[in-house]
Amino acid sequence: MDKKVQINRKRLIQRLDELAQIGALDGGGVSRLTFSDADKAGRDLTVSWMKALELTVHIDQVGNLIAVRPGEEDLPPVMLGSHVDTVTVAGRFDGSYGVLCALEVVQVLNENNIATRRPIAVVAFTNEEGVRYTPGMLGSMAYVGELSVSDARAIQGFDGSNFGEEMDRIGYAGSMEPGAIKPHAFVEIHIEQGPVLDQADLPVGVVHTITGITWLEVTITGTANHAGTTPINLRKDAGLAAAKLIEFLRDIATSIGGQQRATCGMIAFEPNAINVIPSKAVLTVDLRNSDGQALIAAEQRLQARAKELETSDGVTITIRDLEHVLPMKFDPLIVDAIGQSTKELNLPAHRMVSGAGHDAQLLAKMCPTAMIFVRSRDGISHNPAELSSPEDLEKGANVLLQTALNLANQD
Ligand code: HGY
Ligand code: MN
Ligand code: MN
Repeated sequence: MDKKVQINRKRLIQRLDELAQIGALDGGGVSRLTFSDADKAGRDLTVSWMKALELTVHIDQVGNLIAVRPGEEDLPPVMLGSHVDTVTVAGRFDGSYGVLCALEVVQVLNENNIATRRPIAVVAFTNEEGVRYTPGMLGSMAYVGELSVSDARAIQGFDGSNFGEEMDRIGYAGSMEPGAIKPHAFVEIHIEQGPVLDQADLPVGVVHTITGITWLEVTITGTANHAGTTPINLRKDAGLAAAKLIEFLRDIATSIGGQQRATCGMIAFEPNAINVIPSKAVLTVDLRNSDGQALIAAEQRLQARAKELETSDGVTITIRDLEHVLPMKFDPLIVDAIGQSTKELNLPAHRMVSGAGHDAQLLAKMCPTAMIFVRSRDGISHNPAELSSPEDLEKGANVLLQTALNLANQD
């Protein structure tokens, strides 16, 4: 195995810039929601790079892209990758960096005529973000058999669109069965999206555990009434009850503490008029914890508070599950393989927990899996200000290269 081989930083940055042009927003940032025209264009560009690297490109029945570089032996591949869909107003690194690093690894191996025992598969999973269609990490969920193709195709988006129809419309409804290519191992490189590496002043992290995620849709129904004439004590105000519930989310996070997070990212009132007491509020809840028991407790506290509000505010509250993904401890052998690569590259290996969800936590159900993190400046993400330095991006990519080489030549 050639230790000198290194990734080409300039080319990696160039590809990140080129992909970030697709779905670029006037005010800055990127938007490539699943199966949108921008997502199609991002997929088309990614597939063109895969083909230029002489990879065999497969598209599966939920639109996952799996591009394979043959190995010397017909063995299960080492899989590298992430996602190219984004949140509504995104930075340029979330997801894209992981897919482009995987392509860079392949290009370096091709250029240096380095053969590996095992094939290497580059993957871009469908709908990791879950912003248009829930659940998030849908593509990897289907890949490991936790979501059927028919159930995925039937999903209706927040915008009323249908997952299957939109996938057909952009021409990415492939024929391969999700999960048909079972990896030997999966390594995902991703920006940290949090402040840990930045505060520790470290470029690279090795992720050993990833948070669990619970997404809920809460519908609060009260009574529309006149904002001027209705006495306060006669109101069944869905808007006020929503505000109390959102305030309670913060109490959940602070009272449970540790890695507990609680967020309301979306809310809509009906009839949504300045002088009408809202009859209805629909809001989303995002609960996270790397401790599965604590995550369940957080959800139970929310349900109890909803019951209280039904009595105190005279509203009815229904809670719909949108996503339940368990916390995951990654395979120590893959964590150590990444740690070994950081040592070979004289990089400090900071072992850490991921507060963000990633496709790796689903792939970990199918094969030994772990993640590499790269520092996010000020911990900012899901925001156009998301930034990682070229030096750190290069360091991370070289850790992926070394790890992929080690894993692709092992028994
Ligand atoms: O929500 C997440 O944690 C990821 O960015 N999809
Ligand atoms: Mn991501
Ligand atoms: Mn994200």
